[in-house]
Amino acid sequence: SAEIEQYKTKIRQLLAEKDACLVAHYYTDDVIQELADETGGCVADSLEMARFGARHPASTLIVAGVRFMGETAKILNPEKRILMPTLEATCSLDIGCPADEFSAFCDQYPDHEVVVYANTSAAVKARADWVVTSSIALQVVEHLSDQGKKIIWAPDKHLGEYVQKQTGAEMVLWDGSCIVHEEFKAKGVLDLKKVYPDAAVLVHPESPDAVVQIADAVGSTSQLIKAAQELPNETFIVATDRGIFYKMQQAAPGKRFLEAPTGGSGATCRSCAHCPWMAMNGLENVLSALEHGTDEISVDEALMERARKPLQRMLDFST
Ligand code: CIZ
Ligand code: SF4
Repeated sequence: SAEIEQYKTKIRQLLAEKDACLVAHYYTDDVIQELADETGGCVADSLEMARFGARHPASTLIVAGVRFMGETAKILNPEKRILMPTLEATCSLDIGCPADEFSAFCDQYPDHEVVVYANTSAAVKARADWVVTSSIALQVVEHLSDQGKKIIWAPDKHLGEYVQKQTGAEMVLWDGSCIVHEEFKAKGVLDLKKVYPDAAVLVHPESPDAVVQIADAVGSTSQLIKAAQELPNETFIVATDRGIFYKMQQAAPGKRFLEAPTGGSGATCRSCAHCPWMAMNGLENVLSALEHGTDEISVDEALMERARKPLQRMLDFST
């Protein structure tokens, strides 16, 4: 619409004027992903967002996603100004893993290596030996397990269970979950498969084990997009945030993507297949961040120093 175009025009202008770049996650709304693509920014998973932000020369990054992604950008680029459309965009995994409780949990297992998912606060990362995203969790844990290390895993218990089954590593798991992925139901997926018998099932491992069990491909967002491209199927049932359909359709044009069924329905389901925090990113608040410099990420210096080590270890491991 004309209004959307007006916003986009203003944002494009300001990005150039303010030496800024828009970095968006796959789960944000289509209009944000489109804008990031059109303005030479990037649309990616959290690992790629971090890598892109670190190598891009812009002095300001607008991170459209959730708060831990902005914090990660700041920790890796302390000299850059990191703005978010809204600092209120958080994550149930982050909320469910307060740093003080997590630190006390770690103290119970002093001989364990501490591996935390990227979806955590800077303070939790600062307590960790490793940060991982779902695209490299298996490789890192395998690497540690091969060295005979025992592992503390936090915060997502479903991803932890998946990693543990795949690698056979000795792991203790923090009890956290993603409110979006936790809702996918194996029975619903199987019922939908009866209607579309040729459909392949793509599952993000933040989903419950019963859903992972019936998947044709399990992986991070980038890995699922690749699977949609590479598998011969024409139809896919997708158990992850539906924001991913934007890039899946680009990657595999002509294919059909269906949302995996969730437990709730209609008005009773507030987060079915779309993260309510990702949905807080819109053109209006992207514009106001650029205009007014609002919602800037700041992280305590000492905390940044400590959180950078396990993050950098992840980036070094994966390149
Ligand atoms: O569920 C999330 O927030 C994901 C998949 C983040 C990421 O690593 O891209
Ligand atoms: Fe967190 Fe889940 Fe939202 Fe990702 S989709 S940001 S894991 S609540």
